[in-house]
Amino acid sequence: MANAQSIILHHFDRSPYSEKIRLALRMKNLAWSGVEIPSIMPKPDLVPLTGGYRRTPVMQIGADIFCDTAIMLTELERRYQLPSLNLPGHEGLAKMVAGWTDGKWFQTSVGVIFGAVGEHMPKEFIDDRTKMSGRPFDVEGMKAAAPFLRDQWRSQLMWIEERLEGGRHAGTGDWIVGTKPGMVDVHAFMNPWFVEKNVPDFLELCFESAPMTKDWYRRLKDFKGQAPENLSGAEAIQIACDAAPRLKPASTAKDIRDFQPGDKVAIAADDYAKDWVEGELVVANAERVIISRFDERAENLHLHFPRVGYVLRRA
Ligand SMILES: N[C@@H](CCC(=O)N[C@@H](CS)C(=O)NCC(=O)O)C(=O)O
Repeated sequence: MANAQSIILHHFDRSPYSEKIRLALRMKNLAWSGVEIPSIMPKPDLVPLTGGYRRTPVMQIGADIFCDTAIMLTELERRYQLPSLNLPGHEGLAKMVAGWTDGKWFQTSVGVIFGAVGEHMPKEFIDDRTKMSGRPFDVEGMKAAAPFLRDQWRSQLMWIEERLEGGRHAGTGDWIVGTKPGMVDVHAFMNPWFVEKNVPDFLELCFESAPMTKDWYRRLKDFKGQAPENLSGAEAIQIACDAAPRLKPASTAKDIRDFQPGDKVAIAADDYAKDWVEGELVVANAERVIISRFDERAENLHLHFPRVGYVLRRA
């Protein structure tokens, strides 16, 4: 039965960012619990934990809540060191690669996928994504751009092929960096998985010019890991309520702005779903921001955000 030490992932099956975390959990062979959340608003059992952050996934360990896969992966590596995904050669580089996989490549995937299947999406989904991004979720536009985007998508897949070929010729291994799979592979896996889930024929077509990537992708899919225990949203909130956030010395010492512990602040994503989350500052450094907040159902929480990709201001 899940408890205050359990890794709880609030996710849904078809979510590519959730799959990034599920893959990391499989590779690290960690036990975890899953809460199935809606893919559109409202999310009545998620928002009490996040204070308004609505993206998927969210990771919870007791009363510590991790918003954004970047900080989830950092935390998983910190708490569960072996087997490590931050292998020699992956440090720093993995985050740079994520800038590409989660940025340009992900946006290309969205165009390819919704250009192909967008017209079958329910109106509620289109309306939700329009509201979330602040601009029309333009299925017609994506459909019109599909040939160009498919071409762009394959060319980005070929960067992986080029890297794998380089490794083979140098005899340095058949993973993206070296002889073992690690964090760079986790980031690079997400977009092929998202495309395979929605337009599998297109992935197969791209794999025809990327045989090493096809093999690499299958090897990553082979990780079995552990089956999650299913939890309800209400049970997860109760676990947060019964737990206390992990003790952290409040510190803004390495911050380059004039924030102080205890400041009332607000934080939001800088790209889409820019909902402000308010709380009291506990930690701000180059890697993360932790804010403390109280919710009537979940009580005292610490919310962790990565620094990159989030705007921090005084509330
Ligand atoms: N930078 C975020 C991006 C997460 C993201 O965009 N997730 C998508 C689903 S996979 C999302 O939140 N969609 C809206 C929703 O699920 O409410 C992260 O790394 O966690």
